[in-house]
This record gives sequence, C-alpha cells and structure tokens, in this order.
Amino acid sequence: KPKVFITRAIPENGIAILKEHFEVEVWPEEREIPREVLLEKVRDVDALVTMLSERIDSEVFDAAPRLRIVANYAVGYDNIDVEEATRRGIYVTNTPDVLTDATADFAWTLLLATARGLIEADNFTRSGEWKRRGIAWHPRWFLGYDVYGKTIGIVGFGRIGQAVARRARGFGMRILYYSRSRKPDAEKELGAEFKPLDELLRESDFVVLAVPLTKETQYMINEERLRLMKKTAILVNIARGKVVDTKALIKALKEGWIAGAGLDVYEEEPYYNEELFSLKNVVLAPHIGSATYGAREGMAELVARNLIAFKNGEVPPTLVNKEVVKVRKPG
Ligand code: 8YV
Repeated sequence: KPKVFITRAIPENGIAILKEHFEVEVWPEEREIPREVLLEKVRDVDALVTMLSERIDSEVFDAAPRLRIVANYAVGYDNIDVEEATRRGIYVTNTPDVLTDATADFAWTLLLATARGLIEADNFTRSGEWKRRGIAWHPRWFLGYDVYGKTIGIVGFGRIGQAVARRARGFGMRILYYSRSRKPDAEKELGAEFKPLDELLRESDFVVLAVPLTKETQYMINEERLRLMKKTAILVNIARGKVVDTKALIKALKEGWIAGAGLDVYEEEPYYNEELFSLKNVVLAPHIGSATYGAREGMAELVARNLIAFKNGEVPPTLVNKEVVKVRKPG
C-alpha cells in the first residue's frame, strides 16, 4: 500500500476511508508538527495530507522524493508553493464546496454579532455587571447597527462570497461585489452589482472579505482603503489575515473611521495583540469559519477521495494545479 502522512488528526471518517487504501500515519499531538519532524516524516511517503499551519515548499519536496500528491485540508492553499509542486509533477488538491455554507454562515455570525455587540452584551450579562448596575433596562444601552435592508459589499465572489450574498437576500440587502472577473450568472441569480473595489468600500454598510490570499490580495485593505469606508461600516474577514493591514485596521477602529470588525483570521495565527483585544467594537474568533461537524467531515471525505483517485491513477476530483497533468510522467 502507498504511504500517506497526515499532519493532524482530521475527522475519523476520512482516516477510516484512507486506511482501506493506504498505510496511514497521523501526527497524534494537538500542537503543530515541528518542522524538523515533518521533514523526517515525509521521507518515504507517497502522499501528504496537510493544512494551513504547515508551509509546504521546496524544502519539504526535497525531503520527500516519493511524494506525488499534497492534499490540503482547506479550500485556501496559500500555505503551499503550488508552482514548485507543479514543476515537480506533484498534485495539489483542496477542499472546496463542502465548507462553503459553514463558512458563509460564519461570516454572517460575525456580521450580526459585531453589528449588535453580542459579545459585549454577553459579557455584561454573565459577568454580573447587569445585576451590579441594578437597572432592568435602559433605552440607550447596547445600541447596534441595523442590518436588514442595508448594503453589503462582498470582496471576492467565488463560492463563499456568493453563499454570503445568497443569505443577504433574506436580509433584504442591496448586494455589491468586487472580483477579478465579472460573474454574470451570479449577478442574475443574486441581483448582485459589480463595483470597483474603492466604490464598493465607499457604498457598503458591511464589507465581507472572501478572497483567497495571493500577491494581488495581500494588504488589499490598507489604510487608504479603510479611510474610504463609512464611519458606520463593519468589516468582516473570513478570508486570510494578510488581506488586511492589521495596524491600519486597529487605527481605523480606534479613531472611528469604521464602526467595527468581525475577524476570524489574522496576519499571524495564533494571534495575540492587546491593543486589538481592548477594543469593544470587535468580535474575534480563532479561525473557525469551517468548524462545523458537517463541513469538517465533508473536508475529510474529500481529502480521502482525492487520494484514492490518485492511487487509482485518475486525476483527483478537486485538483488545484490542473497544469500538472501535462508535467507528470505516466505512472
Ligand atoms: C481551515 C480554511 O480550517 O479552508 C480554508 O481555507 O481556512 C479553513 O477551512 C484551515 O485552513 C485548516 O487548514
């Protein structure tokens, strides 16, 4: 049986399927696998299942002469040097679709929680502060921002961006989007309007980031762009931390250029920044956009399907580097 190394315990359903076809080894610890251990573990593997926290680059490929496929347990694959993998004839796969709805739901969780100050309100209630104040209610407490009927601007209009828009229809919203290319079908289905990024930022009450991290999207939301946003606007990031210049964002939140931010992703993870944590107008999650039982099992199954297709000499169903098919030698 070919050998696969899995860098973290993915859900059991995926591991069970893989065990029927591969000799499977899983890094058993909760902590991330140290780099030198990863380099050792890949020495004789045919396949590698990896995730966001591991940088898969020529150093890993050099250490793994038999490696033919890297299956990323994520839809984003900015952790992998895909160009280098392609050059070496190594398949790279990801896990699209199965996590789209969970991630779009989470964008909405952040959007609503930020707009209505839910976390601050929860702290107020559970910390006993409500009781201490001794007042049942006050007409000026916890005023948030209206959502229904407002304008949402979605940056990146792929599967997840469109799923965010689909939900926005239920909130009676005007839907703006920015993307590398126009999406006429989605415009029709969702009633979404294409806008250049700066215009979208000027007009939106809620801006949701759903772009992959690339050279073009890195620090796309910088100081200049944050200054274009409405003072009452809320920024939601479920994409990658590096899409936003965090220093500029903190300044924007402190100085009131925007009203708030709901963040699931950070420039560095795990993230720690007291300046951000001390702000009341943010809701912060530890990169859990796809963390539902259903999505994670779907991701594990899709990883397994990609590896089994590879083993059977077929093209994996969610291959990222389609050009690799030309580079690969038969067998
Ligand atoms: C993962 C993600 O939880 O799919 C992605 O791109 O960011 C998340 O679904 C994470 O990347 C684990 O690899």
